[in-house]
Amino acid sequence: MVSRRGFLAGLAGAALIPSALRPPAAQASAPAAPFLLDAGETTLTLPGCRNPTTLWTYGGSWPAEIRLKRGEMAHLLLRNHLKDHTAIHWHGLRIPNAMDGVPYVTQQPVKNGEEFLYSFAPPDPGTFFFHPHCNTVEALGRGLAGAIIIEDPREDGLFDLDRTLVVKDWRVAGDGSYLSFMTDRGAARAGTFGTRRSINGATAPQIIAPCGARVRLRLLNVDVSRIMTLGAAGAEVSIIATDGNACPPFAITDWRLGPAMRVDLALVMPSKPGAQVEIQDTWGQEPFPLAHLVAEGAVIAPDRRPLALPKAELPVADLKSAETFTLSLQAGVSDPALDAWLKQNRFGDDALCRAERLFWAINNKAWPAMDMDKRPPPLAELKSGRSYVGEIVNHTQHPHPIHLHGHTFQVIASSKGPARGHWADTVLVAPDERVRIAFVAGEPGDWMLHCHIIEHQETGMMGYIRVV
Ligand SMILES: [Cu+2]
Repeated sequence: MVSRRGFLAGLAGAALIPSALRPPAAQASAPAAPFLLDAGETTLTLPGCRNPTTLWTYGGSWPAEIRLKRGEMAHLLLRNHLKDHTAIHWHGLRIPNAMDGVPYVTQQPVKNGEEFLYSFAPPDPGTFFFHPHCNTVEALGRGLAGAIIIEDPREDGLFDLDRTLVVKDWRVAGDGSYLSFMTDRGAARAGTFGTRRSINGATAPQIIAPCGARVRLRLLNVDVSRIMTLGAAGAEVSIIATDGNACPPFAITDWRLGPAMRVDLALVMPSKPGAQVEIQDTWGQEPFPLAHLVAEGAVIAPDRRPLALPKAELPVADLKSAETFTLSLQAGVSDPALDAWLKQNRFGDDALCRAERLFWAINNKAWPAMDMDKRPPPLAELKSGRSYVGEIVNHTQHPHPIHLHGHTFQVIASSKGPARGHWADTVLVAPDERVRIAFVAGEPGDWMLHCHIIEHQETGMMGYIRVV
């Protein structure tokens, strides 16, 4: 085992390599060099803007993308060049609690000039992302997020083309300057929406693909408030993974993609050169293009295998023995005891990590201050290795994408219709809907559970599940 000091000392030469996100070194004898994640500022001219906007990025480009191998230990070194403190949460990865990146809960914040080494072996293949977990409305608003792809040799050769599409809106004016990231009106309702849409920081990309090619598109919604419905024109497009986890393929038109949710899409390119395929968000009056694909060249020999991924290998809950707990999503806070508690504890020391307003709650508990000593009790206490069913009930007038850290669950029932039984780490719960999720409690620790409409998270709709 190499000490951290020795490990970091060994990086000096490697750091000369210009690529900001360097893959681990190949030598088997030395520990893999870490990916360098330099949180800092960079400029980018966003769609529809006259001037560049200053973004917060990992490694100076937007969006960052890291590719790791399933089951292989990886090291990722966060170096904070931002004036504010930060940390990295690895959304959807089932990794140890100490690596979960929640300031004051799983680690201390990483201040300006400091660094933090994340080390883990990602257990599941798929499409995930990473972002900070404090002052998140502003940090995500300025772009601090990246895609993390976990590759699995079982998927080798299934597709001819594999592309990532990161969808995010920006709250900027035409001159590139930021508008306020959040308004009370938005935070108390469906969210404060961006003014400029983007895919990979630009307008819908044009992707050239050989005629007949099997294409995989990894679509990530890293926006803080936008919910999309998906569609396509020019080819049959299916969803082959939800939140990174393989599923039996189903039509792209049958899905709503809330904040933090991901889908992997699969299609075969048309055989006629010049033919186009468009991936769309069909939520608005007019379909909004997310990607244009153009068929080119000679036809790749048809591959008759189904467009699907190998089955997800995740712990399946035993529903016969599972205990049930309830999570009530609520607007406002009505519990007098909690009101009293809030009055005492509302103002933590760290202005970046505390709520200024409270509009939302879970089980009558709001998350007002991320301070180790001032946390509300857990929403549920579970035993590691046991099966559980969580019943999430939305008592509000707005949809909420609810995310549980460190676990991948199955959505087994919905009051609005048949459940797909798909694997997820974030489930979109509609107004008045009652959803049941099933999972096996993972590693011991406090695992955050919150709405991923980030304004809802930061104005009360957050708590944690304790696994013992
Ligand atoms: Cu919400």
